[in-house]
Amino acid sequence: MKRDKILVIGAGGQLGAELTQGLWERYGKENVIATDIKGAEGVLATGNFEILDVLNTPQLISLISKNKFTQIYHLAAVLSATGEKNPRLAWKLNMDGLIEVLDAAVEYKVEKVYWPSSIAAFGPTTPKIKTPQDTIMDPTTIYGISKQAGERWCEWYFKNKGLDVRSLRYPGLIGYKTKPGGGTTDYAVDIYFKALSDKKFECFLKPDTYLPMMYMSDAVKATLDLMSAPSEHVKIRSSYNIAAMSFCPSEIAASIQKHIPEFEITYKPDFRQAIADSWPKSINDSAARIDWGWNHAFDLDEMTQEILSNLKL
Ligand code: AKB
Repeated sequence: MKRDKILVIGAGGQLGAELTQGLWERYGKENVIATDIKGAEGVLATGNFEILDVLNTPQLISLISKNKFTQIYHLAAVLSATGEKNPRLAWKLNMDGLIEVLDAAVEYKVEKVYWPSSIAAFGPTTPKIKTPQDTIMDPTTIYGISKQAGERWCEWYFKNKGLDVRSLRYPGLIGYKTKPGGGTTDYAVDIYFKALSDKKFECFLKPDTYLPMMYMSDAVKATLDLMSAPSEHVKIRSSYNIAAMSFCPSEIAASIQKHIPEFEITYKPDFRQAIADSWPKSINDSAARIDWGWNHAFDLDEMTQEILSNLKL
């Protein structure tokens, strides 16, 4: 049987670190090269790792031409809140980085490419409840605009260059193994760390701000399942809606209080409130469930239990 050889770009990020470990389990550690602009930290340092700036085209091409990669996971991006502070950087990394990877994948005959989109590709006039797969998309952040445009680039490469590119519109991803980096949904990660260390947390969103969210192990499973689905089952080549749960800050606080009764949450909304208000509250992911069998495992209380018990160890 032919072996897969896999490149992960942006492996040091919140999703990248856990996805790389999922890829090790599924394809063997020796068949995965993890890369990031900064050096390997924690468990990533135990596998194949190289420094890579995806915007450094000669460096990217040299790595891809030396290895016969069958799959590339391109995760390097500036997220929503950081992107609003540095829009030019967000656009450059999120757009040029993607196009460089898609071009290199065509040139070096990489079989499959994965690229993450986000609920940030939707906007204020998108239907907010059970947001459909195909609907109005009017993103207001540079991150969201780059995701919307990226989806179109992915579909264009599929249709015009025959590249097998696959994508998911992630909701807020919640894990405890790496600290988050610059997203609007990241309060739902920080809150667990602060609940354990300080027994209190100041939230930058209002108590009733509902957003679609997903536990990291479900996100990793969704990504690996999509990438191993037979090509003819992957009918959407822009990006699939996927969902697991929706909650607001007061609900995650209540879930934590079941384990830490003295935990207190206070609210001080900032510029991220407007970003959250422009996004869907829940997502209709029936296309992913029908086309390639997506199903989530974790709800809010199960996730809280899992994260708190792991962080306490
Ligand atoms: C962010 O908050 O920017 C990200 C996202 C929803 O894509 N977590």
